[in-house]
Amino acid sequence: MSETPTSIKNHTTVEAENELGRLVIVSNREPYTIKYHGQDICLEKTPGGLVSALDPVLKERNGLWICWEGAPKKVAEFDDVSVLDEDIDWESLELPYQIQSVALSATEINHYYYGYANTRIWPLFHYFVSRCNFFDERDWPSYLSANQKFANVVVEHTSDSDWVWVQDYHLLLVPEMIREQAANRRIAFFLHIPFPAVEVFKVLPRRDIILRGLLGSDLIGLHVPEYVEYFLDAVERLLPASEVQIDRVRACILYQGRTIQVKAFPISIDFQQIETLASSEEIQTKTKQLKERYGNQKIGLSIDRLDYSKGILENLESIRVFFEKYPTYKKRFCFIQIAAPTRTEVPEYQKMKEEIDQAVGRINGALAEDNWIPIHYFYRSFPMDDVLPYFMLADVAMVTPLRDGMNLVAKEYCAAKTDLNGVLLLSEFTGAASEMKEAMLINPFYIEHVADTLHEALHLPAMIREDKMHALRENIRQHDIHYWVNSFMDAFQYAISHR
Ligand code: GDG
Repeated sequence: MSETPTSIKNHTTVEAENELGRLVIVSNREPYTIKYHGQDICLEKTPGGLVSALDPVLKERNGLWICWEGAPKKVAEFDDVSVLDEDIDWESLELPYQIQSVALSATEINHYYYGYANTRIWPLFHYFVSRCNFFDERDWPSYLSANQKFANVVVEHTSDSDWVWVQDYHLLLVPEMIREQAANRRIAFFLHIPFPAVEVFKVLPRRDIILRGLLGSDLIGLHVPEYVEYFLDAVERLLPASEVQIDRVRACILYQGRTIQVKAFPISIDFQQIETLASSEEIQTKTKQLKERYGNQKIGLSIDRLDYSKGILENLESIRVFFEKYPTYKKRFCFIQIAAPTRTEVPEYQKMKEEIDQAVGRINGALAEDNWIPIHYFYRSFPMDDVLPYFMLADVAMVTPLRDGMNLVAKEYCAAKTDLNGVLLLSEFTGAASEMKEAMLINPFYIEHVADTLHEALHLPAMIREDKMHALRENIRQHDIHYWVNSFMDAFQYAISHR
C-alpha cells in the first residue's frame, strides 16, 4: 500500500470531520449482539476484526451502521441463550452510535443468506465449484430483493456528504442499487473473501449483473493485488468493451462516465490489543495452567470456523501422516484443533462436522497410547481470553485453508507470540501468504509435504525461529487494523476527488 498511515485522531479534528462527513457501514452482520443474562438485556460487541476496527471510528465520527435486523437473533440462538422473539428496537438500547436495521422476510433470509450468499457465492469464490448449489431458483430473487432493501435503507438514511462503505459478498449488488437512486452518493465496497480467477468466476450465472452491481462503487477494495488483477480481468473479459475501459496502470475502471478505483487493502488485526492482553497477568496465568495440563509435549494448533474452506479434514490427515512418518513423536507432540461452529443450518456444514468427528475418532483410536492422545478437538467457540493462551502455548500454528481471503488467525498467533517462541505454517492459498513471507508456506493439498514441514518446524533452530517471528510481528504491528481503516479511508477520499 502506498499511502502514509494517518492516525484516527488526525481524522477526527473538526475540520477533518466536516471534510469527511459521516461514515456509514453497511454489512449483513450487526456490530452488537443482544444477549439475555436472566432478565437483563445487554449488548455485546460482535467479535471479529471488522467490528473492533470500525467500532471506535464510528464512535468518534458519530457514524451509522446499517445491518440485517435478524442477525442478532441468530447469534443468540447459536450461543444457546434465549432467542429474541420480537423485532429489535435499537433506539431503546444505549448504543454508542446509530444502528439502522434492515427487515428481511423469512424467505429472504433462507434464500439470500443461506442460499445465494452461502451456498453459491461463498463456495464459488473459494474455488469449490462442485459445492455450489445453482439449482434453487428462489435464491436469486431473494438475493435481489434483500440487496434492494439494504440499498433502500442506505438511500433513505444517508446524504451525499456521507461516506457509505458496503461490506462483503452478501451485498454485491448494493452499490449499483444505491447509485440508481442517488447518483452522487459516495460509495465504497470491500470484499472479505477472495475474488477468484476469471475462469472460475465466469461459472456464476448472471455474472455480468454481479460485476455491474459492484461497479456502482467509487472504490472497490480487495485483500491482495492478485484479487485486484482477477477482478480487472473479469470486468475486461465478461462485460462488453463498449461499456468499460480498464486502466491497468492506475488500476481503475471507466464506466458510465465515472472512474472507479480498484485497490488492495490487506485486512489486519488490532495488534496492540492482542499484545497487551497476552502480556496481562490473567492470560499469563491461564497459559501457565494450560502448559501444566499438556506437560512437556510440543504443541501444534489450528483455530478455525468449521468451514470446508479452512482445510480442517486435510490437515487432520497431515497429522496422521506425520505420526506415521515420524513415530518417535508419539507422546512428544499433540495437535489441538479448535473449530468454532458456523452456519449450522446448512446441511453441507452438518455433514462436514460429522466427517471431522469421525476423522478425529479414527486417528485417535488408531494412535492413542496410555494417557496420551494425538488430537485434542474442541467443537465450540472460545472467547478471545481463552483463545490467547492456546496461541501462547502452541509451538507451531497450522493455518491450512484450502482457500482464504486473508486469514486473521495467522496474524493473531504472531501478535500473541510475545516471546517469539513459535512457528507459523501457512497455506499458500490464503491472502495472508502474500504478506507473511517469513512463515513456512505449505500446499494444504500435498498432505505429505505438510507433515514434513511440520517436522521441519519442530526442528527449526531457536535463532531462525525467533528471527522469523520477530519479522512477522513487526510487519503486523506496522500494518495493523487501524492502518487498514485509515488507508482505505484515504483511498476513498482520493476516489471521490477523482471520480
Ligand atoms: C473472513 C474471511 C478474512 C475463530 N475461532 C474462534 C475465534 N475465531 C476468530 C479468530 C479470527 C476470526 O474468528 C476468524 O477470522 P478469519 O480471517 O480467520 O476467517 P473468517 O471468519 O472466514 O473471515 C477471511 C476475514 O473475513 C476478514 O476480512 O480474513 O479470509 O474468510 O479473528 O480469532 N474467536 C473466538 N473463539 C473461537 O473459537 N473468540
